[in-house]
Amino acid sequence: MFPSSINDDTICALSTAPGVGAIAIVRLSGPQAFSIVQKIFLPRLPGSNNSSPLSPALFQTVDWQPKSHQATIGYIVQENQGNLELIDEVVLIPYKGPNSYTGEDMVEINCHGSPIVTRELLNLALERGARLAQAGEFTKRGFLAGRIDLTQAEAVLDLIHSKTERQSRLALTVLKGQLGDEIKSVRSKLMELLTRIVAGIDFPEEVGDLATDDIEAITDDCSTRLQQLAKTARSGRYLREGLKLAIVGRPNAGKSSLLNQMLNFERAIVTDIPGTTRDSIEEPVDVNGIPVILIDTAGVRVTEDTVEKIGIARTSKAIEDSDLVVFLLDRSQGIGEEEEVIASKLIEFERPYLLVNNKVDLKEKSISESHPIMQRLSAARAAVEAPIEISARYGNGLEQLKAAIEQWALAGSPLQELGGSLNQRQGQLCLRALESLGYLKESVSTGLPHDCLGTDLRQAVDALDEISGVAVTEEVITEVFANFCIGK
Ligand SMILES: Nc1nc2c(ncn2[C@@H]2O[C@H](COP(=O)(O)OP(=O)(O)OP(=O)(O)O)[C@@H](O)[C@H]2O)c(=O)[nH]1
Ligand SMILES: [Mg+2]
Repeated sequence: MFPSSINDDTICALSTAPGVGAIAIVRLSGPQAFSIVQKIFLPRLPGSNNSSPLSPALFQTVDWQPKSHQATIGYIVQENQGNLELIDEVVLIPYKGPNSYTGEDMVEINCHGSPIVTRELLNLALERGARLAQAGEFTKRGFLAGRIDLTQAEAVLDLIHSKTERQSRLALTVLKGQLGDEIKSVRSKLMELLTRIVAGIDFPEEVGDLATDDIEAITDDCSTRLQQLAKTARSGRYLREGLKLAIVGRPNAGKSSLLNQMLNFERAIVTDIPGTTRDSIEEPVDVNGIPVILIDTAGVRVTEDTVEKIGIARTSKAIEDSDLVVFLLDRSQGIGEEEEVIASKLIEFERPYLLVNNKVDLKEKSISESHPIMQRLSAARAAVEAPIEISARYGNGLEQLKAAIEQWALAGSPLQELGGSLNQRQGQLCLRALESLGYLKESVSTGLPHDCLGTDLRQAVDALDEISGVAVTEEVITEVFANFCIGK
């Protein structure tokens, strides 16, 4: 367990992005936050203006007391050889603990967004006894003070780093606490079960053993709910970290044209000469709110040429490294050896793929469902059943393709109903809890005495506690908050 949330030091940091801006915010948090500010801040007196003389004596006459959640306009000043030097005109907002982001006394100083001003302001706070905050320390203090649970702290991080609107909405729903509440609710059901089992063991006369059916019913219900939660981890990963999507196909299939269509600008060179793209090109693109890294690859051509062989090796690597593959067929050319090579790579790497038929505007050289490659491909993992018909040159079918990518990425995930998705850390713990419940069920069905059930239940509860941060090691906390930026 970690130490209590009572910190005796006061931290400060620039909370807005470094550099020049209209305003910047410097935050202080900790027991001396107010007293430090009282030494460097003078409120603007009613009726006074910027030209009023500043003298150190003002600190004696103006006894400024912070009022929680109330903004005050005034000056940040420092003493220099008996005079007061003006650092900046600011708006200052104090937050009295525990009703603050960190749960401690906190001050936000809105100053002008000059790197010189913010540096001087931070230096003043440091001279008066604050120390620079570590990455994520404000949020960490909020977590340790019980203001938020660990799933919410992690959501703050996701929100800051989100690249698409969908990502930021997802992070916000987790921040609202719905996901954490679901975990706590399952946990409390399991705890109730544990208590009843222990009571039955301790007081066999008065309480007696719980009926097997009852234990099974509660375990099944909790397992179903945890399975739903675990399912969100897969889609959550794609929404948070994005997915890699390789476009592969024979030369001239239209891979680079498709990349350009999806990006909405001419990133890759398109010509009617087969073999135009010689090296993979990677570009990020937002596909219906999912951050996707598109990889345009060199066309697969079966020859003895060394360069072509290197091309195939690279394409093969792109397939291996991607989450999903767009297998682009040239409808006007039909299927041949090249498609055979690609199909065997998809099967070898067990890569899920979308079969996409390009050049719908041209006459089709029929691609029969009974073609041996189509037969072989059915052994691989098609992301959607039917091929998607597109024209990479004219943009037809692009929306269907995007929808298929989205559908694959979010498949089977009850993201909305559960209010967000588990991240990888939480997903693994959820699976661990499920595993323990699996053992529990086995023990119940084989009729093991109830004394044996407690351990599995305890382990399931512990895993859930680790998700919400009720019981986590200092190491886990350090790792989670190390990914934050300073000032958050
Ligand atoms: N008619 C038609 N032509 C297309 C379509 N998509 C691509 N093309 C043309 O096909 C040719 C090859 O297109 P690219 O996008 O360069 O094909 P690629 O798969 O990247 O080719 P390599 O880089 O050589 O492997 C170009 O002349 C494109 O204009 C389409 O939907 N319809
Ligand atoms: Mg190309």
